[in-house]
Amino acid sequence: MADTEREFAKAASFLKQARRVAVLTGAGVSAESGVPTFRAADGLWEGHRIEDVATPQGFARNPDLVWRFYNERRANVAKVAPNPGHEALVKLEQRSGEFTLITQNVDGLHLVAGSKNVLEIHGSLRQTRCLGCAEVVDRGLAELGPKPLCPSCGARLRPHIVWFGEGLPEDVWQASFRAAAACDVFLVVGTSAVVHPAASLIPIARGEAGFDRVPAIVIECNLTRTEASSYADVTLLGPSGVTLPRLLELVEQPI
Ligand code: BV8
Ligand code: ZN
Repeated sequence: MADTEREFAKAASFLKQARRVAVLTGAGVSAESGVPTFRAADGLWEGHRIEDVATPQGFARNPDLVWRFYNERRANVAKVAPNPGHEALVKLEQRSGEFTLITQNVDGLHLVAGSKNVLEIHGSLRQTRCLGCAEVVDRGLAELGPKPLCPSCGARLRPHIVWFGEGLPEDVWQASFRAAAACDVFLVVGTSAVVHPAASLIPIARGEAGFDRVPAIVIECNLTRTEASSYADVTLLGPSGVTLPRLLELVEQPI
């Protein structure tokens, strides 16, 4: 059996035996749907500097620019669809006992694909939050603005997205932490694992970072090796739209 086949067989056998599965996804799982990844463009993000469009300071400085950027991303995401990688994760959830899908992505594609227990730890392009009454509303992906105001209190709306320098929503972070701390298998898909605290879920699953537990098995699916690779028991290299369906095929084969 070729090396790669052996790695896939090993990963499948771990997943077949797992009672509790947690998954962490990043921009790579949506790449084959046509959603640009985050770090591909050397720090520029669709032509913008991060500090101008993904920080609270950037929004305070120029809210119109930030809304133009997010309206552009909302319009792009409205045109794309989940890919076979998203669909394979739906199947994995259906066959797993306990299953938690933690995503750094804000494109909502896991939910569109049919995943149920999804934690959107960096928020969602669909949601706005009011700077006045803090109301969070799912407004779909239609264009908002140019100066979106809260229909309830009239104050400015911002994207309900976690920007750099901002804390993650406490309830969603706690649920992610618990899932990583309790799982038997932690599947890490399409993330460079450089953004914290999301990336710290990997050592937490391994029982490191001062967190005492029997280490989970970590399986990484990525185009390349990443910061997560040193924690991985198995690394499946390739596009997740190909590797995840291949993995599920093996998981679904009778023992
Ligand atoms: C906070 C929302 C404090 C925006 C995002 C500790 C250590 C180091 C740094 C820090 C630290 N603690 C805090 C920091 C600072 C910072 C941080 O982590 N900086 C990094 C860059 C060094 N973190 C923060 O600021 C966080 N906040 O800690 O605040 C605090 C705490 C309490 C109270 C108050 C304050 C907030 C971080 C969240 C920022 N928001 N997104 C938006 O999306 O609109 S993060 C952004 O990066 C995206 O969400 C993205 O998803 C995420 C992670 O990137 P990836 O998903 O991994 O994407 P990337 O392009 O990097 O990689 C893609 C991967 O896919 C690659 O590996 C590629 O090979 C692979 N790939 C590509 N194609 C495919 C594929 N794989 C498979 N198949 C394919 N086809
Ligand atoms: Zn309001």
